[in-house]
Amino acid sequence: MKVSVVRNILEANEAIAQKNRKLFKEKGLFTINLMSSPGAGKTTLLENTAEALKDKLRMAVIEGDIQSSVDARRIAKKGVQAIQINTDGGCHLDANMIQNVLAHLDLDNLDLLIVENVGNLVCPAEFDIGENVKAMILSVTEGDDKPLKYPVMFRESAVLLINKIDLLPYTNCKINNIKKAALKLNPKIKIFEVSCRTGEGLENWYKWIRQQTKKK
Ligand SMILES: Nc1nc2c(ncn2[C@@H]2O[C@H](COP(=O)(O)OP(=O)(O)O)[C@@H](O)[C@H]2O)c(=O)[nH]1
Ligand SMILES: [Mg+2]
Repeated sequence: MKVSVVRNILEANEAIAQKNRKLFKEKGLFTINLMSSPGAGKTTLLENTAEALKDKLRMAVIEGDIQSSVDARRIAKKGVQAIQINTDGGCHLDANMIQNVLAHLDLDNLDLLIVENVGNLVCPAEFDIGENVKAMILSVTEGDDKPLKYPVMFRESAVLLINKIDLLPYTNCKINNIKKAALKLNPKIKIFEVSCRTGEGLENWYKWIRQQTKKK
Protein backbone atom coordinates (compact mmCIF):
# COMPACT_ATOMS: atom_id res chain seq x y z
CA MET A 1 0.00 0.00 0.00
CA LYS A 2 2.66 2.45 1.08
CA VAL A 3 4.74 1.65 -1.99
CA SER A 4 1.91 2.42 -4.41
CA VAL A 5 1.17 5.74 -2.69
CA VAL A 6 4.79 6.80 -3.09
CA ARG A 7 4.73 5.70 -6.73
CA ASN A 8 1.56 7.71 -7.40
CA ILE A 9 3.12 10.83 -5.89
CA LEU A 10 6.21 10.45 -8.06
CA GLU A 11 4.14 9.78 -11.19
CA ALA A 12 1.95 12.84 -10.59
CA ASN A 13 5.10 14.90 -10.04
CA GLU A 14 6.69 13.58 -13.21
CA ALA A 15 3.66 14.59 -15.32
CA ILE A 16 3.90 18.21 -14.12
CA ALA A 17 7.70 18.20 -14.44
CA GLN A 18 7.33 17.23 -18.11
CA LYS A 19 4.96 20.17 -18.64
CA ASN A 20 7.46 22.53 -17.00
CA ARG A 21 10.28 21.09 -19.13
CA LYS A 22 8.27 21.53 -22.34
CA LEU A 23 7.51 25.14 -21.47
CA PHE A 24 11.17 25.91 -20.63
CA LYS A 25 12.20 24.38 -23.95
CA GLU A 26 9.63 26.43 -25.90
CA LYS A 27 10.94 29.59 -24.23
CA GLY A 28 14.59 28.68 -24.88
CA LEU A 29 15.37 28.77 -21.18
CA PHE A 30 18.21 26.83 -19.54
CA THR A 31 17.23 25.65 -16.06
CA ILE A 32 19.40 24.38 -13.21
CA ASN A 33 18.12 22.65 -10.07
CA LEU A 34 20.77 23.49 -7.43
CA MET A 35 20.94 21.15 -4.46
CA SER A 36 23.10 20.64 -1.36
CA SER A 37 22.92 20.24 2.38
CA PRO A 38 22.12 23.41 4.39
CA GLY A 39 25.04 25.82 4.47
CA ALA A 40 27.14 24.30 1.66
CA GLY A 41 27.01 27.63 -0.19
CA LYS A 42 24.09 27.57 -2.64
CA THR A 43 22.96 31.14 -2.06
CA THR A 44 26.53 32.45 -1.96
CA LEU A 45 27.20 30.73 -5.29
CA LEU A 46 24.06 32.35 -6.71
CA GLU A 47 25.03 35.79 -5.38
CA ASN A 48 28.39 35.44 -7.13
CA THR A 49 26.77 34.08 -10.29
CA ALA A 50 24.25 36.93 -10.35
CA GLU A 51 27.04 39.50 -10.10
CA ALA A 52 29.15 37.83 -12.77
CA LEU A 53 26.47 37.01 -15.33
CA LYS A 54 23.52 39.38 -14.93
CA ASP A 55 24.83 41.76 -17.58
CA LYS A 56 25.71 38.93 -19.98
CA LEU A 57 22.49 36.95 -19.87
CA ARG A 58 18.96 37.37 -18.59
CA MET A 59 18.57 35.39 -15.40
CA ALA A 60 16.13 34.72 -12.56
CA VAL A 61 16.23 32.63 -9.41
CA ILE A 62 13.60 30.62 -7.56
CA GLU A 63 14.47 30.11 -3.90
CA GLY A 64 13.16 27.12 -1.97
CA ASP A 65 13.22 27.10 1.81
CA ILE A 66 11.14 25.64 4.60
CA GLN A 67 10.54 29.15 5.98
CA SER A 68 11.63 32.78 5.44
CA SER A 69 12.56 34.89 2.44
CA VAL A 70 16.14 35.56 3.53
CA ASP A 71 17.71 33.96 0.45
CA ALA A 72 15.41 35.67 -2.08
CA ARG A 73 16.32 39.01 -0.53
CA ARG A 74 20.05 38.19 -0.81
CA ILE A 75 19.64 37.52 -4.55
CA ALA A 76 17.39 40.55 -5.16
CA LYS A 77 20.11 42.75 -3.63
CA LYS A 78 22.36 41.64 -6.49
CA GLY A 79 19.87 43.00 -9.02
CA VAL A 80 18.39 39.67 -10.13
CA GLN A 81 14.72 38.72 -9.83
CA ALA A 82 14.20 36.13 -7.10
CA ILE A 83 10.98 34.38 -6.13
CA GLN A 84 10.73 32.67 -2.76
CA ILE A 85 8.83 29.42 -2.24
CA ASN A 86 8.23 28.27 1.34
CA THR A 87 7.55 24.56 1.68
CA ASP A 88 6.25 24.90 5.27
CA GLY A 89 8.17 21.91 6.52
CA GLY A 90 8.57 20.07 3.20
CA CYS A 91 12.13 18.84 2.64
CA HIS A 92 12.24 19.44 -1.14
CA LEU A 93 10.65 21.38 -3.99
CA ASP A 94 8.33 19.57 -6.38
CA ALA A 95 7.23 20.28 -9.94
CA ASN A 96 3.86 21.67 -8.86
CA MET A 97 5.47 24.30 -6.60
CA ILE A 98 7.58 25.46 -9.53
CA GLN A 99 4.60 25.51 -11.92
CA ASN A 100 2.66 27.64 -9.41
CA VAL A 101 5.21 30.46 -9.41
CA LEU A 102 6.06 30.56 -13.13
CA ALA A 103 3.41 33.22 -13.76
CA HIS A 104 5.63 35.64 -11.81
CA LEU A 105 8.45 35.26 -14.33
CA ASP A 106 8.73 36.80 -17.78
CA LEU A 107 9.81 33.55 -19.43
CA ASP A 108 10.01 35.11 -22.90
CA ASN A 109 12.76 37.38 -21.67
CA LEU A 110 14.94 34.96 -19.74
CA ASP A 111 17.95 32.82 -20.72
CA LEU A 112 18.71 31.19 -17.39
CA LEU A 113 16.60 30.06 -14.44
CA ILE A 114 18.33 28.66 -11.38
CA VAL A 115 16.27 27.00 -8.67
CA GLU A 116 17.85 26.79 -5.21
CA ASN A 117 16.30 23.69 -3.67
CA VAL A 118 15.68 23.14 0.04
CA GLY A 119 18.92 22.33 1.89
CA ASN A 120 18.97 18.56 2.17
CA LEU A 121 21.22 15.90 0.62
CA VAL A 122 18.43 13.34 0.23
CA CYS A 123 14.89 14.17 -1.00
CA PRO A 124 15.53 16.98 -3.54
CA ALA A 125 17.38 14.52 -5.79
CA GLU A 126 14.29 12.33 -6.08
CA PHE A 127 11.91 14.98 -7.41
CA ASP A 128 12.12 16.14 -11.00
CA ILE A 129 10.99 19.77 -11.28
CA GLY A 130 11.42 19.97 -15.06
CA GLU A 131 14.98 21.29 -14.97
CA ASN A 132 17.57 20.74 -17.72
CA VAL A 133 20.22 19.70 -15.23
CA LYS A 134 20.64 19.03 -11.57
CA ALA A 135 23.75 20.55 -10.02
CA MET A 136 24.96 19.96 -6.49
CA ILE A 137 27.38 21.54 -4.06
CA LEU A 138 29.42 19.68 -1.48
CA SER A 139 31.59 21.83 0.75
CA VAL A 140 34.89 20.45 2.00
CA THR A 141 33.79 20.99 5.62
CA GLU A 142 31.13 18.29 5.19
CA GLY A 143 33.69 15.51 4.81
CA ASP A 144 34.93 13.47 1.89
CA ASP A 145 32.76 10.44 2.74
CA LYS A 146 29.50 12.07 1.59
CA PRO A 147 29.33 10.49 -1.89
CA LEU A 148 29.44 7.09 -0.19
CA LYS A 149 26.69 8.01 2.28
CA TYR A 150 24.36 9.97 -0.04
CA PRO A 151 24.88 8.38 -3.46
CA VAL A 152 21.57 9.33 -5.09
CA MET A 153 22.28 13.05 -5.39
CA PHE A 154 25.73 12.40 -6.84
CA ARG A 155 24.24 9.96 -9.34
CA GLU A 156 21.50 12.38 -10.43
CA SER A 157 23.64 15.51 -10.76
CA ALA A 158 25.29 16.58 -13.99
CA VAL A 159 27.54 18.96 -12.06
CA LEU A 160 29.31 18.78 -8.70
CA LEU A 161 30.76 21.96 -7.22
CA ILE A 162 33.22 21.23 -4.44
CA ASN A 163 32.99 24.47 -2.44
CA LYS A 164 34.91 26.19 0.36
CA ILE A 165 38.31 25.05 -0.91
CA ASP A 166 39.72 28.09 0.95
CA LEU A 167 39.03 26.09 4.13
CA LEU A 168 40.92 22.95 3.04
CA PRO A 169 43.92 23.59 5.34
CA TYR A 170 41.59 23.47 8.35
CA THR A 171 39.90 20.17 7.50
CA ASN A 172 40.97 16.57 6.96
CA CYS A 173 38.99 16.47 3.70
CA LYS A 174 40.77 14.96 0.71
CA ILE A 175 39.31 16.37 -2.50
CA ASN A 176 40.57 13.37 -4.44
CA ASN A 177 38.44 11.07 -2.30
CA ILE A 178 35.33 13.12 -3.17
CA LYS A 179 36.20 13.15 -6.86
CA LYS A 180 37.01 9.45 -7.04
CA ALA A 181 33.82 8.41 -5.25
CA ALA A 182 31.62 10.82 -7.23
CA LEU A 183 33.06 9.68 -10.56
CA LYS A 184 32.57 6.05 -9.59
CA LEU A 185 28.86 6.75 -8.96
CA ASN A 186 28.51 8.98 -12.00
CA PRO A 187 31.36 8.84 -14.54
CA LYS A 188 29.93 11.80 -16.51
CA ILE A 189 29.64 14.21 -13.58
CA LYS A 190 31.40 17.51 -14.26
CA ILE A 191 33.39 18.68 -11.25
CA PHE A 192 34.35 22.26 -10.35
CA GLU A 193 36.56 23.02 -7.36
CA VAL A 194 35.58 26.47 -6.10
CA SER A 195 35.60 28.94 -3.28
CA CYS A 196 32.61 31.25 -3.19
CA ARG A 197 34.56 33.24 -0.57
CA THR A 198 37.71 33.98 -2.61
CA GLY A 199 36.21 33.44 -6.08
CA GLU A 200 38.77 30.75 -6.94
CA GLY A 201 37.52 28.40 -9.67
CA LEU A 202 34.24 30.24 -10.28
CA GLU A 203 35.25 31.36 -13.78
CA ASN A 204 34.97 27.74 -14.92
CA TRP A 205 31.42 27.52 -13.56
CA TYR A 206 30.42 30.77 -15.31
CA LYS A 207 31.97 29.56 -18.54
CA TRP A 208 30.07 26.27 -18.32
CA ILE A 209 26.75 28.12 -17.75
CA ARG A 210 27.38 30.38 -20.72
CA GLN A 211 28.12 27.38 -22.95
CA GLN A 212 24.85 25.74 -21.88
CA THR A 213 22.72 28.84 -22.43
CA LYS A 214 24.23 29.32 -25.90
CA LYS A 215 23.22 25.78 -26.84
CA LYS A 216 19.55 26.55 -26.05
N1 LIG B 1 34.90 30.05 3.92
C1 LIG B 1 33.90 29.92 3.04
N2 LIG B 1 32.65 30.16 3.43
C2 LIG B 1 31.66 30.05 2.50
C3 LIG B 1 31.92 29.70 1.16
N3 LIG B 1 30.73 29.66 0.49
C4 LIG B 1 29.79 29.97 1.39
N4 LIG B 1 30.33 30.22 2.61
C5 LIG B 1 29.65 30.59 3.85
O1 LIG B 1 28.84 29.47 4.26
C6 LIG B 1 27.66 29.92 4.90
C7 LIG B 1 26.45 29.29 4.24
O2 LIG B 1 26.34 29.77 2.90
P1 LIG B 1 24.97 29.84 2.10
O3 LIG B 1 25.31 30.31 0.74
O4 LIG B 1 23.95 30.60 2.87
O5 LIG B 1 24.57 28.29 2.07
P2 LIG B 1 23.22 27.57 1.58
O6 LIG B 1 22.48 27.20 2.83
O7 LIG B 1 23.67 26.34 0.85
O8 LIG B 1 22.47 28.53 0.70
C8 LIG B 1 27.68 31.44 4.81
O9 LIG B 1 28.15 31.96 6.03
C9 LIG B 1 28.65 31.72 3.67
O10 LIG B 1 29.30 32.96 3.79
C10 LIG B 1 33.27 29.47 0.77
O11 LIG B 1 33.62 29.14 -0.37
N5 LIG B 1 34.22 29.59 1.76
MG1 LIG C 1 20.49 29.24 0.78
